[in-house]
Amino acid sequence: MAALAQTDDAPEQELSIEAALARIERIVGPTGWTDSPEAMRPHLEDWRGHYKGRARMVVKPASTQDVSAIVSACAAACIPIVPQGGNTSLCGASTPEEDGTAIVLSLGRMNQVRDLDTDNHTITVEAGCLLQDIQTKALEADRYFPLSLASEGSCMIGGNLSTNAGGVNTLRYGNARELALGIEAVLPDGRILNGLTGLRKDNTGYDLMDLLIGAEGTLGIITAAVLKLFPRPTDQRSAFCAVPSLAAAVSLLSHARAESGDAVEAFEFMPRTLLDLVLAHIPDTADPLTARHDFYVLMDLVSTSNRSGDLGTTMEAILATAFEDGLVLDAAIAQSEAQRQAFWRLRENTSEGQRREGPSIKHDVSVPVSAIAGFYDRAFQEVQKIDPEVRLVGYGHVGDGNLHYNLQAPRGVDAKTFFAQSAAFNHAVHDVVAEMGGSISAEHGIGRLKRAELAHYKDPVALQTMRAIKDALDPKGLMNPGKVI
Ligand code: FAD
Ligand code: 2HG
Ligand code: ZN
Repeated sequence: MAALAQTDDAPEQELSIEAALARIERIVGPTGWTDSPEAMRPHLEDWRGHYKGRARMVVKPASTQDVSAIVSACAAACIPIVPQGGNTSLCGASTPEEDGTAIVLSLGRMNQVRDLDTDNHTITVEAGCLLQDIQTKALEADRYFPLSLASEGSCMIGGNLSTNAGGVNTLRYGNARELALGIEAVLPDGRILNGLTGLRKDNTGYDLMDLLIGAEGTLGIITAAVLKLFPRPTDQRSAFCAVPSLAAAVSLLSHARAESGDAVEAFEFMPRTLLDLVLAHIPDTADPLTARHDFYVLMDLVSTSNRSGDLGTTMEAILATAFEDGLVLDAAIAQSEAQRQAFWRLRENTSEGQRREGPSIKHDVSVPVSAIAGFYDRAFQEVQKIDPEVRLVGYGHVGDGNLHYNLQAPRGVDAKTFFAQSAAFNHAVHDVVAEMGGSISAEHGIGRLKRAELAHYKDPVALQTMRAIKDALDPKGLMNPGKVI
């Protein structure tokens, strides 16, 4: 394997790169690593096809001890490491840089459930467990793990925690951070941090778990986690509603929360522009309503009580009042699990629909829920000043104040021409976000995509503190370089 030259200003090595790579090969054995271009390809490109990196090798450790030994070897030879889960990042966080000096450390082989404690309502999983598999394991034990994203068949819990993923059930259960009780991690010098506790109360100093969650692999590698479980739902009802506006959707949410005893699990907004893209590009999809409308909400109610009344009746009552109050124009309540899945198929394929339609620019933003309708219109005015033809595909997790304020290229405009305006569009949208006290990354993270935006919009003292933490834990700057800060 050809070793790439070190630059003059690189930190001092205690081990040659060749020796470190040979050591890594011995640690994981012949099936635990590859440098074949064909086998490495899926690990070197992001889901959207915006970043194509290079790497010395892709290594797949089978245990925390392996991860620790690999990281120690890399630290000694100053080899950068890109931790990788399912590689579904939407901000280029899991793709190595083009210089080819890093190794990709893929957690996919570490996919064991170590423990499931039904009384403590916890599951202990390795970082490479697929999110979907954890959901299934919980259901098999009559418990519920509520984190849910459209990428759940590919993303891994280590990636979910490292991005503090949100998804469609945050409204009721919180982000990934709120669902974790403890983690095990390998620090940038190779030491293992054992914080695998299932305690719900533990005030013994700084919360190192919270430091690693959302760090996007820049402070260490999460190898396992203890996650919270909940009682398994006994009933779930979905309604696909046409609403007159985003403001009406916000009022509908407040109404539904109050009338259902706060049983709203998901509340997803989408405009007709998005529904049209999904219907056009995704097979086996159909508009649940007969007439066309400008805006829609997909709402789920959930119950965990065996003694509760009929959730379907609650949903009907909520919608009847909302209809009278002009908050809902039309609605369909799923009459079977198959119909519920059909509604959700529309929502789960929004990213894929946009991808197939052509070039788009993503803005994963949040503002207070009460400001979201004002934001939607204000930002569009700014965007139209740059290009009046741009198509707004703004949708998402209204209950969290989180919109995917995505801009689709006007029909017939090629990617190069459209992306030349990225910086202008980003500033237009993010300036309005900043004005309203919002965030330029609600749930996807910073990665490579938003590094410059973070530097521009984040509080300078917060940035300095982040830098100090990074320098303290990773003085050689080897953990996922070029990402976040
Ligand atoms: P990767 O993409 O592999 O990595 C993400 C980041 O975490 C990188 O910085 C990587 O270095 C780091 N990392 C990965 N594993 C580890 C580890 N064990 N230790 C340390 N660092 C690690 N995101 C949402 O928040 N909400 C959504 O609703 C949502 N929907 C999506 C829908 C689609 C169709 C797609 C493609 C993506 C979606 N995402 C969503 C984004 C993405 O799925 C999430 O960010 C997810 O949490 C990433 O998990 P992953 O395993 O793929 O991580
Ligand atoms: C979602 O909510 C994801 O579906 C993806 O966060 C959003 O593709 C996007 O912009
Ligand atoms: Zn989302």
